Amino acid sequence: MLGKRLVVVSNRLPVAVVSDGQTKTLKPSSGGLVTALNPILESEGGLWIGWPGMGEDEEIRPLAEQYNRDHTYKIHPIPLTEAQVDRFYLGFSNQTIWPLFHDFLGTTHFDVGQWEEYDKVNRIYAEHVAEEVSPGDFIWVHDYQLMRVAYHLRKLGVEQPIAYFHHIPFPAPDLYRRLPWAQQIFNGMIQYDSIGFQTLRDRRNFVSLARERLRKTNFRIQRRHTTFTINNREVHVGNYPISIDFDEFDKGARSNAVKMEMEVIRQAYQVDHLVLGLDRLDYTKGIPQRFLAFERLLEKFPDLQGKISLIQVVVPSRTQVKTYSDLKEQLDQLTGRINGRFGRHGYVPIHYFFKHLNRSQLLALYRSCEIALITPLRDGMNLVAKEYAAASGDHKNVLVLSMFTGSADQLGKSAMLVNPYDLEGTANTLHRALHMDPRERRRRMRALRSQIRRNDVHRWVKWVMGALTGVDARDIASELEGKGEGSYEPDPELSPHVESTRRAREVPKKLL
Ligand code: GDG
Repeated sequence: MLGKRLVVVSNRLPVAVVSDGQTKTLKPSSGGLVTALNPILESEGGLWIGWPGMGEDEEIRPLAEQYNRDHTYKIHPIPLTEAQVDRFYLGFSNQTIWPLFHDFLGTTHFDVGQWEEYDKVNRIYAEHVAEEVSPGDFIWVHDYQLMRVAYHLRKLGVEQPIAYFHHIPFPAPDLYRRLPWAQQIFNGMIQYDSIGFQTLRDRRNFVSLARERLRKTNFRIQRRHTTFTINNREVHVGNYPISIDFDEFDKGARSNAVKMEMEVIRQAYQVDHLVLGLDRLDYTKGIPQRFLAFERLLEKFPDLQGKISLIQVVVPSRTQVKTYSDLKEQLDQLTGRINGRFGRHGYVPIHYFFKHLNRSQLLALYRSCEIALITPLRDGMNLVAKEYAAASGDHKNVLVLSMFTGSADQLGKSAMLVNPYDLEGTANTLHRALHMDPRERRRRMRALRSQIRRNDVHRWVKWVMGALTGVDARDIASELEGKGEGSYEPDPELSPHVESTRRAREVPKKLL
């Protein structure tokens, strides 16, 4: 499909180093990005550059070499020291950018030392990328941990087009401005040739910011993207909602292994209705609010007591950060309190698991739970919502979804939308979902599935790749028109690359 070698750069590799105390091995890791990109790289080959989670260079290298001999696509691990992980990843990425970009200003830390480490580690990533890439490769950098990689790549003389995809929300300019390093991050982002966001809202937020900062620049708005030119280099800003490999989930959910797991679930839970919650441990996912809404349901509709259970799976994540360990404690307490209040012999209202499930267990839960209750307070997209619908081939299930997820933009007409802060409203919606006529369930689930099937992860990749093809075509046009100077003050160290980048850029005709 691509016709070029795809080089993916992300904070984490799709595999993580795990240790049993004596030996270290590589295990597949999970998460939205891996779910989305793994199928593409599995079928196309390519290279994935990132941090494997732990280990020194000399320990990781042989593991990676072994992996590269056995797999379709290669990995290039970047070892990081504990101090780097602490300040770059747990620090600036997850205590500054993550909360601020999810509108949690009160939870955001501003620490200049962490910012400096972020920039340094972005430089390290760029050095590894520069070492690996050839001019014909398609370089695709991912997510908020790596917003400055293109800036450093340009400094290192890498001139080819670079795409960036931002998986989390992009905040409104007023919120973004609180960041003391707002200018540096923005300048870093506009070194990418294509900047992809999940939703139109994110794209608009970024474009409003760009308009503020590049006052004399001409912005051209099209359906999927906005373009602007800086020193004759055209930047594409688009909204390309990430998705899943629909067929893989649809077929996988019908496998025998999944059917066997479903039988285990059927025997384990002797209630009429199962509701599912499934998230990484994160305060953005609205898990406490979900528990409280479920409590309100049992309180308001006492006939449901004994008949309905919530199965909540929480995958451990970032537990070294205090906000996350506090959340874990809050969930333990809430589960205890609600189960203490409504539980009785043979009935547990909330089954709470703090662990990672294997794929068959995950798919079996998707199929067995009649309702998925997905209530993030803010979420870039939320792939669980899409996976749940893709696995619900018998059309009996209902998706209840927070209006503050990117997925709600695409699935909002057929899912039942809720405001997760509104506990009463969420409880009422759950009640309506439980009593929904089977024909309406089928109608909604069919519509959800057809939306996701049409806009699957392969289409997402085409959108992103297509944006860069467009860049090249329009680049020639804007050159002829002599447009493009803005009020942006280029970093003097970067300006030499601009002209040569334009000359070096090949039109990747085969991409679409
Ligand atoms: C970020 C953005 C955006 C979860 N538990 C298990 C498991 N998972 C898999 C799910 C899903 C993925 O993890 C979670 O993806 P989400 O999209 O829901 O959330 P984030 O991890 O926060 O992802 C998000 C995403 O990036 C992609 O752009 O949608 O907004 O925050 O694929 O299936 N997988 C397995 N066992 C589990 O227990 N096997």
